[in-house]
Amino acid sequence: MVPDPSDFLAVDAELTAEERDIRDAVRDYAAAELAPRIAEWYESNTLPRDIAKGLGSLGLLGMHLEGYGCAGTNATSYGLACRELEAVDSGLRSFVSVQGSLAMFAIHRWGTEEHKQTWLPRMATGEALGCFGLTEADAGSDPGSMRTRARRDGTDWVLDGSKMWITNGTLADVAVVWAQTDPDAGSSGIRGFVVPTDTPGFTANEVKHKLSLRASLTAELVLEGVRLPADAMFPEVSGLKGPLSCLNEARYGILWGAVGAARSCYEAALAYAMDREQFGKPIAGFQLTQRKLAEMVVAVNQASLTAARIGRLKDSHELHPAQVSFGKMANVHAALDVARTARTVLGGNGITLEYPVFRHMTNLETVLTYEGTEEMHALSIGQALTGLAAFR
Ligand code: TGC
Ligand code: FAD
Repeated sequence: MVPDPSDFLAVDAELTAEERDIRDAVRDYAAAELAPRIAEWYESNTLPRDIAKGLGSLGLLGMHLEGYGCAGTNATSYGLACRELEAVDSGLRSFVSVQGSLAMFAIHRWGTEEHKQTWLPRMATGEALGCFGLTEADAGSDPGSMRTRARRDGTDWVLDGSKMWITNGTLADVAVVWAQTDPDAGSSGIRGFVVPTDTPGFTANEVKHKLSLRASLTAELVLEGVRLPADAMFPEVSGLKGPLSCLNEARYGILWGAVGAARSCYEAALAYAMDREQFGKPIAGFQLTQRKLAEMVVAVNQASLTAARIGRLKDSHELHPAQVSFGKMANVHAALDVARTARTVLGGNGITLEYPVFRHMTNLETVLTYEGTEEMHALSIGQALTGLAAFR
């Protein structure tokens, strides 16, 4: 039998019936509700808050978390959902990553029972939104150099500082904020705080003029004397281990999502090449075009295999962070190559919003950078191979 062009190596044949059902439900929902509006959102640099309710009712928010109204699926199912959302746009997968893998995961893994009861059920339905503030203008790849400070005042905590590039920052009802604490506060090092965004002194300013990830809202968070009760702090984690544990979850979703963006670009190029005629025949009939199609289908399927394998490692609790770095680095790199190749197949039409390719291509420039740049992931793999840390 001739291989299926949209799953050439039949990678999805390895999925369970339940995983296939989840894949199909997300794919159908995204095609019906999100794909028709995505170009408009991208062009106007918006993402309506009300998409959260639909995503929540499908069980996609905090999807792989247990209890508190979360769906509690396995990791492979969560990856498939990321893949199908990012096949429409990286901004949609970002929305779900930040809500489920960063904000909700942080509260679920490190929060008190009260944090969990207060926030998780409402976040799972999309009624409440979260964001995750780690990066600062001068502390990106090196978050340990952050300047945001939490100091003690009586039993309260008072936060001062700012965070940059925070996805969903202007939409969020709750921000998970990472801050340095004073050694004399009895809790030195970086600590995580659950910050309701209506706390006096908290403001979120939208980052304008982005040329990438435009169907996603990005913000600067400003914290000026934000006073929080003692129990706003995650009690049991200090140091970078806290935020990095959350990043592992979101990076895992990204390595699946990149497969979706790549697949969408390759499928658009294949359909276009079959239809578009030059020199009296479809451009798909030229050897040079077929070479591009072959390279794209190889890249998409290799990325898909990588995601499937890493999904199974995560499901069996054997996944090492360096393997997540492998997947994020390999799959985002592959997706960018596919997007750039697909763009050439579409010729002039490839630069418009009428087709998804250029939108994916510009999105993937952000995806390459956030959640650890390609260089950081190369260094994490290098460290795992050699035992030598070359970050500094
Ligand atoms: P280092 O000394 O290596 O580690 C400090 C502590 O953290 C532990 N650790 C990890 N824990 C869990 N998962 C990981 N992947 C971990 N990597 C390290 C480590 O064991 C240690 O623990 P302990 O108990 O000994 O204290 O720290 P370092 O300062 O040398 O930095 C390491 C480095 C460079 C890998 C790390 O800083 C890094 O990953 N930098 C990149 C920053 C980043 O990815 N930022 C992302 C911000 S969030 C975002 O982009 C959201 S985009 C959202 C969207 O829209 O989808
Ligand atoms: P820098 O760290 O300044 O890096 C610049 C260049 O230097 C990169 O190529 C980098 O790889 C290289 N470099 C740095 N150090 C080394 C080294 N040791 N060796 C070799 N090369 C090095 N952050 C959040 O906390 N929450 C969010 O929700 C969030 N959402 C985002 C959304 C968007 C649209 C964007 C663009 C970013 C978002 N980020 C978020 C921030 C993102 O994680 C950072 O941009 C990223 O970690 C890189 O930091 P930086 O931009 O400061 O680049």
